[in-house]
Amino acid sequence: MSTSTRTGAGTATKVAGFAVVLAVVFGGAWAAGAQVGPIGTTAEADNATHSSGHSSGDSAGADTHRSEQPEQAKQQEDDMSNTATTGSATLPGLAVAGDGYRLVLTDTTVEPGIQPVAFSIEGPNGQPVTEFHVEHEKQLHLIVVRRDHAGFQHLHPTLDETTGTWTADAELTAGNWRVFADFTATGGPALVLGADLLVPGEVEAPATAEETRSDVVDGYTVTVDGALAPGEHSALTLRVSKDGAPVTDLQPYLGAYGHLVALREGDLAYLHVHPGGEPGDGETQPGPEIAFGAEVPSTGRYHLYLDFQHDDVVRTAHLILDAGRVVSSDTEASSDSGHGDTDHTH
Ligand SMILES: [Cu+2]
Repeated sequence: MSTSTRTGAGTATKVAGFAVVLAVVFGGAWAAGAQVGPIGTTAEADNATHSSGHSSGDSAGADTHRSEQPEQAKQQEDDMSNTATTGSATLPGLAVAGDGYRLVLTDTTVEPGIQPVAFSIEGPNGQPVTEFHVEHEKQLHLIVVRRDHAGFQHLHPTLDETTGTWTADAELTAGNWRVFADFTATGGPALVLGADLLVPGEVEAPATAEETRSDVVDGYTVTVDGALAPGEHSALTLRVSKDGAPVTDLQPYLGAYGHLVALREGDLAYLHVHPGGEPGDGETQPGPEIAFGAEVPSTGRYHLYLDFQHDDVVRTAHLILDAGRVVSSDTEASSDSGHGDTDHTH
């Protein structure tokens, strides 16, 4: 593997692959892109994959999702430089550096397959950080997501404390990937830094995504109730069932019955989503419902990735919600406060 820290394109073949991928992936982004496809499992001990066919019975009807594609694409272009540290980078995950810390990928091009992704977090003194706070039972949470949402993994890399290098095996398919490190260095603020990772090869044209309120993964059905209202606290309730029966014995995973990562489509702004309770607090039940509170910064489409554990396996469901859009002619969803039981069927 190349040890170059910037382009990593050491051969003519790689250069050609780079050009092809960029062309295809950018095309997908403009086409309002994207998702559907296998989502990797997130359990380190479980290398099996599952595909999560979005059997979206949740047809969005005649709605045509007018969105801010030009603006989103512009943000994405800005962001693709991997150098933004200010401006729109006030949202977590948009910048590669912030508050003196920088995410440095060892290789910015990685071949497809199950591959080690290595990186370090450089501190204000320019040296790799080796001491981190534990959050949700881990010192650092690593999210790798394909920009067209055709792949997602939540990983927990291993730190070499002598060099400050983190490494995790990721399952990568050809495409443009975004890598997020979610961490708190000792003595520093909580940060989410993002960097781009290229996996060369031919990329299939992504299917057009619709709002998706139900996903099936490994026989588990996950649905979401609630609405995202820009700039407001929005309550979301996720429900897990299997074979038609509610799952009432979810297992705690990293201190919660579910972990939710929300990414804004287009620029992949990373949102913190807070669980509504925790195992052992005397109130929070182990399913079938998992409550979250989210606040999205704008209208637009948001991809929600729920990690949940049952029968000792962590699985990931992928749901898609549109924030603040008009649902139909007689209902103004944009005025919803989003507290749970609004009817959003079409
Ligand atoms: Cu994590």
